[in-house]
Amino acid sequence: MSSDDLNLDDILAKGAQDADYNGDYQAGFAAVIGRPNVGKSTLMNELLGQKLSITSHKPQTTRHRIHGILTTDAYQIIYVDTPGMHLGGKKSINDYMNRTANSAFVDVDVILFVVEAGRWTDEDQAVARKLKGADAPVILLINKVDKFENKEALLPFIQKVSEQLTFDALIPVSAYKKIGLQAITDEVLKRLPKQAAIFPEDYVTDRSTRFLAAEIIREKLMRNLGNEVPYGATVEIEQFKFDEEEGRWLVNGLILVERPGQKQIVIGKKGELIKKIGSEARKDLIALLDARVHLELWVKIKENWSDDARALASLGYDDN
Ligand SMILES: Nc1nc2c(ncn2[C@@H]2O[C@H](COP(=O)(O)OP(=O)(O)O)[C@@H](O)[C@H]2O)c(=O)[nH]1
Ligand SMILES: [Mg+2]
Repeated sequence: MSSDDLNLDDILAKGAQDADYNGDYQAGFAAVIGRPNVGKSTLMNELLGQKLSITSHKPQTTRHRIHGILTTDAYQIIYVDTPGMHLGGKKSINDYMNRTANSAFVDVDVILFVVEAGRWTDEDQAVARKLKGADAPVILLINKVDKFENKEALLPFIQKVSEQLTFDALIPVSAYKKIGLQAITDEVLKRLPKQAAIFPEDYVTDRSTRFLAAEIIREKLMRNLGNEVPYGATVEIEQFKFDEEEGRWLVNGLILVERPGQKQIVIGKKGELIKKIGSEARKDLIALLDARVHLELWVKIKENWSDDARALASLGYDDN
């Protein structure tokens, strides 16, 4: 999953488009930080106007760091979506996700700390504590304000959060209702350095299409499964190529689970669930690749992959 991804160091070394630098252009990184399930990925997708990062109502849907790049004539904002920082969960995969989240706010220009309107938990508290040591300015985004009809009702919550951390700006937002998105861009731009674009202008992410394809399949898995399987499942792309003759993409996805019972659940009665997952994933893959797609999914048992450092690395959980 990682070998064919773009290498940020290579891109930075090339100096991007320094020659064209006009003196006013702004570019930099904005890390999206917070506990699981506050809406970080949904928000990033809305800011980009494009679905890059997978989302679901289950915590820990995002496992990898992913850059979403927004380029205009005046600026390039590179949003860094991260797995939610979480407590509990003692497996190697939990370590991996927390390490990924922790490393994401080093070397960024702005931190967007996302919390959920009306809900402040121990995990938010833990993130707030971490942010005290951060160098970059923190903008607090209170997401899901659509849940509150009356803005006044939010005041006690804002008061409480203000006592827990210091932040540079506070913006009530709703990814669902697209409230506050322009304010986020404005506040980020106030803090973004003047420099040339970091990525070429046609790049929307630092991840390969193959990686995005695996993530799409994993999203459909997360969304279709009950609570017993999602955390024990991952996806590996075995074949990803364009068939010139047929004029379509051939994608083979291998779904790895940890136990025979989980395999049965993913397949479903008479194969119905895996069929549903496949047809939902295919739809998104067609949108991603802008072409016809032939998708085949297999399920295999790989015991203990989520707590085995070597297995994790071979499955692409090695990028921080
Ligand atoms: N009501 C409401 N729900 C939202 C909003 N943004 C995200 N969600 C939901 O919150 C859940 C978690 O979203 P996700 O983006 O995966 O959260 P993440 O774990 O922080 O990346 C999903 O079910 C989203 O649909 C919002 O603005 N309002
Ligand atoms: Mg996420």
